[in-house]
Amino acid sequence: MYYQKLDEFQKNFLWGAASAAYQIEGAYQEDGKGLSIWDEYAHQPGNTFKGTTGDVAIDHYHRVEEDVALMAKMGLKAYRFSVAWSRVIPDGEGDVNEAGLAFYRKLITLLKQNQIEPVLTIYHWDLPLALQKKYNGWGSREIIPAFEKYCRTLFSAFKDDVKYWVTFNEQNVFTSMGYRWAQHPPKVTDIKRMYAANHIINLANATAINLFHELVPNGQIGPSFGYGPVYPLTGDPNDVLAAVNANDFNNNWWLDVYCRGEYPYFMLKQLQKAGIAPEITADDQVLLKSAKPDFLGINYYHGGTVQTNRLQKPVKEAEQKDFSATDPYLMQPKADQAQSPEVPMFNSVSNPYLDKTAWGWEIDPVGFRVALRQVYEKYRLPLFVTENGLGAVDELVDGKVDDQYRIDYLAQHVKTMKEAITDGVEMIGYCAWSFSDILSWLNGYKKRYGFVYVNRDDDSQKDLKRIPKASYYWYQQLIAQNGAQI
Ligand code: BGP
Repeated sequence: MYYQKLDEFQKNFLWGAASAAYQIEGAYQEDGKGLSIWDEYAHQPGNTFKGTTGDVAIDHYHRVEEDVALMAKMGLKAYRFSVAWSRVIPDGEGDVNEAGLAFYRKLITLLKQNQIEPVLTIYHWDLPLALQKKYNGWGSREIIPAFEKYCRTLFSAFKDDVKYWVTFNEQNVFTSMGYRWAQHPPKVTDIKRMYAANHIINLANATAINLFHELVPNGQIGPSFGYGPVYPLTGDPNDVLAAVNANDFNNNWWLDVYCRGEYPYFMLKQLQKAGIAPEITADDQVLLKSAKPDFLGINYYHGGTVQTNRLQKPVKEAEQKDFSATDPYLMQPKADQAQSPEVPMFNSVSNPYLDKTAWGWEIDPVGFRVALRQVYEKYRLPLFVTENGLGAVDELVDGKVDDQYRIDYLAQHVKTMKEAITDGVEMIGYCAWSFSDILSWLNGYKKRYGFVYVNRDDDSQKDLKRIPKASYYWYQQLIAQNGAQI
């Protein structure tokens, strides 16, 4: 750190925490809710850790008052949550389910009564199952009008109460996990289909942003992207080139479209040469150019390190399996996907300078500053950190959870964020992942992120009691002093 003194966080900085509907709500068939692709996927044996599902999750649907009361007591300034599309429009495109809308209206009202800014994510992966069956989900352009209708419903209902909106959560993660690694629904391993679906989602994103600007002129909207900076393993220019390539494949491919309305030409050329590029019409190009996000949501967990492909083959099978199974942010091609243009261009490797979490995710607070700097400098949009946190096994001992390791992790990241602000990065807020313990998509209830412990595990929902952890009181202090102590 080269500053004598860091700039303070702005007065209205949004200290927040985040969640997603499928991971917390439960009540998966209540009050008219339709099924989502995750409801189906999690019920199929072998797809999730110990067969865990979101049927009950942490029962937030029935405990929303208690949960918001805990947020208020903590002094939270913002709460990021997602809406379950199939709760609001059960079949994805037909009649609106008023009871579903009413649940989110209640949540938003409670938040506002407690001066907590709602941050609404429109799509956090739980596509209505009916749309998957009818249109092949994001595989067909026919889904776009359905998404537009869903957005219109939410914009009309909440335009006066919700200022910050997120279109898609981690498009890079859910497209690659769903269409490439077959770890999420629709469980496909086809790179061409991944790029095709991804393009359709880009069109849906642009459509939503344009509609929003028409209907909610005083609000702000943007996508949340899972960003990780890419490092070369060494100063060998071949490794540096590998990092440039990986940055295009892992980051620019999405961010350039969001922020500049066009695909990066180097990578588009590689995909065209490999015969896996999406079909992009002239109308598509006009649409993508027309939609401008107001901010960019950044989810930061870690970056990645790459080297040139010295052996002309991917890194050893065991290591790759480990990467793709536990870490959606590493897009290292597997041996069976050797037709991918990435294979000769870069290989993901471990960074020798970084420690890892119990799940093998690198802990890299400096990378957070690198990320914020890179993205802000390139796109000049205000940044909103919509996720950052540590997944760990927490132990309840004598009714308490002493998660000092989480406090250390968060304190380091908040500090580097403050450094990035001092560097000149414009930031709206920071939402830690997650407010309470919740269902991890593929790691059940074992991998915990919350400030609030939820007394349940993979085998039993127990009493679902909420117990604030040590990190809860630490964050409460941090918010009270607006980060001045960091
Ligand atoms: C992000 C998702 C979140 C959350 C988080 C932690 O990719 O947006 O929904 O799940 O990662 O991931 P995990 O639970 O796999 O550790």
